[in-house]
Amino acid sequence: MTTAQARGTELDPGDFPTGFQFGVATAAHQIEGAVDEGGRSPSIWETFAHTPGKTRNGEHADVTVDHYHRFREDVDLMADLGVDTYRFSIAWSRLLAPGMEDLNSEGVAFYRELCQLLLDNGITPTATLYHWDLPQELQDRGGWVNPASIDWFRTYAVLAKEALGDLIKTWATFNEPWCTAFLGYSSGEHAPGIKDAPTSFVAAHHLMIAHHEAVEAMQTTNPHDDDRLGIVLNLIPAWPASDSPEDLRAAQGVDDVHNGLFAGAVLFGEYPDGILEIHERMGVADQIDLDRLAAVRTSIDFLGVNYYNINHIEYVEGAAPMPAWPGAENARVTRPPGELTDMGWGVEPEGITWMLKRIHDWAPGLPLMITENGAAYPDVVAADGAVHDPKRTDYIQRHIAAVHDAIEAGVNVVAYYVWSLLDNYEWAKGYSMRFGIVRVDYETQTRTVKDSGIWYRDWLSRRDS
Ligand code: GCO
Repeated sequence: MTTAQARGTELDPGDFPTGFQFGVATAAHQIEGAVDEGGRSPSIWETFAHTPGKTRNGEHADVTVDHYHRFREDVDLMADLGVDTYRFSIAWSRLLAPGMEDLNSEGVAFYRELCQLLLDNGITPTATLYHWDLPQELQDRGGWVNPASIDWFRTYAVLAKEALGDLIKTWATFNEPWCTAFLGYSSGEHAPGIKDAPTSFVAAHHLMIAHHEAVEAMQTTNPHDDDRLGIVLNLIPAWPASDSPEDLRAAQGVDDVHNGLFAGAVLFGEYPDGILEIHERMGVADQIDLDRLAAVRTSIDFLGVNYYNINHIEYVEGAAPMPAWPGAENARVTRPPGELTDMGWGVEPEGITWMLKRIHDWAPGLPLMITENGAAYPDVVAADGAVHDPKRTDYIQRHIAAVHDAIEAGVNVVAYYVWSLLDNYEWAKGYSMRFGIVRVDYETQTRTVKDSGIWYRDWLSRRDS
């Protein structure tokens, strides 16, 4: 039993440093619905989900959990849970009017009312600008493969900060650019559903430049002393399945594509050698401007880390590259030890401590936030009307304890967000994965706080006594 496991239920929120924030997280496309209301124009996810065969049973997020109409109720839920902070994302095609050069007043009004309500309830809003829902019209102009995407994103970031910067002080540019680049352009599991490995590295490069240029532009737009600008990466440990040199090499390849590319570009304005080799091998080096990446590098005020599991990697001679990790040769993800969540992921809290320490080694003292952490399990409503989800509670407790282990080891972790406030649309997996600490009945839109949510609420309330 690891330290984190042993101490899962013993910790108190008061054991965390002063100012540490506990929250819940969501993303616009997964919860808002109302895809053609309030002046919102289509995103790539409607196009993708309405294309036969792309998502489970053709499920889409046109309505999902109807947060656009029910956000007041959802803020009430958060207030009852007693969370300090709420991480959500802004839908680009809702905030901006068609043409993507001007604000859409109805979109601005929606996010302003949401943020004001949060603040009135003592909940700090934390916004992500891009959680995968590119306006379709920008995809029609080439999406992230077009170098102009850097300018499109900078324009959007500046307009968002102008419109909302008095209410929102903590901003992440991108959520999990690994997914945008490699699930969107290599494996094709996500919108826009392109399967072209070389192209995915070009998209990843534009995302990284766009991040830095947007941060720089936002620093001078509607500036406030307490602005905090950063990015959210899903830094998932890629651990070798054994100590053999082959497994180590295979794991290094996956680590470069999953973690090193993004952490290197964000923190140091450069890519690991393994990524530069892939650029050469795939014939895209001439589309990757390394000098520009180094020149535009900004410093961030925080790094958000989404953590769910560990990828255990073994060497398999001649294995075809895995589409989600293009360029990582002779590698396979093996079954993790122990019981799995519905996503097929293991439950290994020690990975969160390990990754936080690793980032601390790269960037000592940089404020880190766990911007997502949680688990999908098949919940049912019991005869007593409650949702008993002990595995989710256990998962969250053990990971909170593992975050505390990192803090004790000297890592500057400042926030922890449960994924997710609500059950919601899990992308290509549709509604099959329930991550919420609040259950949503998708027929009636009824919200029921699960036992895990009740535990989180009671645990957080220990700070009041
Ligand atoms: C991600 C996204 C979320 C997911 C969550 C569960 O990390 O993939 O940020 O949108 O829903 O992670 O898979």
